Amino acid sequence: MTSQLAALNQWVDEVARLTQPDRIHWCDGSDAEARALNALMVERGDLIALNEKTHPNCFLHRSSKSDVARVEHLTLVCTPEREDAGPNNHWMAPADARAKIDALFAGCMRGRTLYVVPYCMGPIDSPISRCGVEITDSPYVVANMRIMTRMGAAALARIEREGAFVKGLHSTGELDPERRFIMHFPQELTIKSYGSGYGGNALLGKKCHALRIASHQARSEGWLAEHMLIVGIQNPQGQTHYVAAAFPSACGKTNLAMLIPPEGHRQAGWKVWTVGDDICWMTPGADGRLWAINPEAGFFGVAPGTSNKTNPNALAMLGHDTIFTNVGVTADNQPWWEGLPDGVPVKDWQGRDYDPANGPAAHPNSRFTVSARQCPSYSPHTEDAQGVPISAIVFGGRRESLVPLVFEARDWTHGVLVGAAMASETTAAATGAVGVVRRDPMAMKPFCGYNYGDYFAHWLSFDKAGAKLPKVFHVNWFRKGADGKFLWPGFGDNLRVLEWMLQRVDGSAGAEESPIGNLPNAADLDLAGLGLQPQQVEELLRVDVEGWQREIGEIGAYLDSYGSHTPAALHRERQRIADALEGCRETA
Ligand code: OXD
Ligand code: MN
Repeated sequence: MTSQLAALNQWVDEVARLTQPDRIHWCDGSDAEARALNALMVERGDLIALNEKTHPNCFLHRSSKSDVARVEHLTLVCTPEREDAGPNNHWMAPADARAKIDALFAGCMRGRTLYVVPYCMGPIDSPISRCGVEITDSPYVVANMRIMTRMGAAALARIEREGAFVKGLHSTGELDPERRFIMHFPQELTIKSYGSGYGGNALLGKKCHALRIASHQARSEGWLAEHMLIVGIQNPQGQTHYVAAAFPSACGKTNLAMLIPPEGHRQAGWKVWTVGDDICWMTPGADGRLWAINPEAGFFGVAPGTSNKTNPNALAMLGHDTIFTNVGVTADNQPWWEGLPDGVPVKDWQGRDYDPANGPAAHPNSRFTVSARQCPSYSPHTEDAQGVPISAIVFGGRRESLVPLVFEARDWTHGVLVGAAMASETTAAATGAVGVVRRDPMAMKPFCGYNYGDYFAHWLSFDKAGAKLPKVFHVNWFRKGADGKFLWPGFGDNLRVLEWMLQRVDGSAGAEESPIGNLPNAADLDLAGLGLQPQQVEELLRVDVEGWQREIGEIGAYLDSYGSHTPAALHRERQRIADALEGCRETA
């Protein structure tokens, strides 16, 4: 296929001169191309075909064992000034970065095929969508990009029409952790990634383009690129409200995006529609509301823990046309991971005979790549060119104590502070100490492509005349009682909390004001059938004034770490809460 677009052809030529591939293949995204690539990868051993009867057209990929996750310490934002990248990013001067990584790319595709992958992030006809082209030498990356984005001829046609696209250059190189970098050049709309084949490092449309580069673009163009799921909640009256929600990893984002209502709610007519599970681009509409698209077309989800109990919708979509990465397999060649109640693994994720002494059968970060259309709760509005209107934004974290089940921010400025103060306790899944509180504003710590202080200011800038902004809430599904057990059942029952939020949006539910925000009274939540003790509910909704005074002090120190970039309005808002907490203590 040839392109009329001179800039694209010229860039492909330049890259080919640098990397010296044996062949160049322009991807059209067709079924025939996908079949041929899969066959090639099976032949080369990059993919293993799974049980054709139980999992038609499903494949297993085993990655190099030192290449199983995003590498934040090797991920750089290369802006001309270090301060523009901010203390939240690793930084290198663009010229130094380019020299370093281009030396790695020199000749790296000898003996390989260079694939040109045009893609569109978002519905192909949406004005909110943006295009990119990834050049890669990995057919596994091509196969994943085909599921995760609108890839191929239609994207190329849009690029030819618009002339603008993000350039992403990727090579698996030698898969050597010592020769690995993921570099972003936001001023040039360019990404360069070398030495990894893992999703977040190699599928450049996802975190690199749709979050780091897009957040940068969004700042200058007046929109938001966020690490959020998008879910539609349909009430028994048939109205659907869309909610965008940001959580750090291991807080159940994919589960919330695909929630199954509790039995009573289901019978009453509640329905849940999945628009996205990871990334959300929001832009103000002519009506003043924020309208959102999911820039992705698939899910790149964590397999372990996914079961009929935790996420039946996810399990249902994984029965065909799915790529599994680093899971175990059963004797009859079905994919297997920890958390599945049935099946016995015979091979682990490295292809060794399964032996529990070697650790889990599936790598804890093993993944499935699957088209969003295969999800039973897939929303038909996912493809709407104008996006879906967002009624509520939810921030959340994993906190054993202190943070109540839910509270509502008083206004947008308070909501931005709530997002900026987001924090989560580390789990055993991550390296380092367990239970340590880490700040992760808007769940964007690894993904915000510029200085966090400037990012908070950008969020505040949406509050202008005529804006009809969503209400902002904070949730914590993970509060524990004195006995160390979770106080809240979570999963499908989280709909009860969303129900209260949406009643707040409609103005039909009550709330109690507190210094940290508005909380439901026990009677404002539908807790029917849960069997919670009144003390449990009281504990879930309690504001511990002294604990919050400590927290608000820590939030102050955190905001200070962005120096003069932190907007004064956030400091003022924080002070207002500190004063209100002090007032509470005095009157108590
Ligand atoms: C992801 C992540 O893979 O946030 O979505 O790490
Ligand atoms: Mn994510």
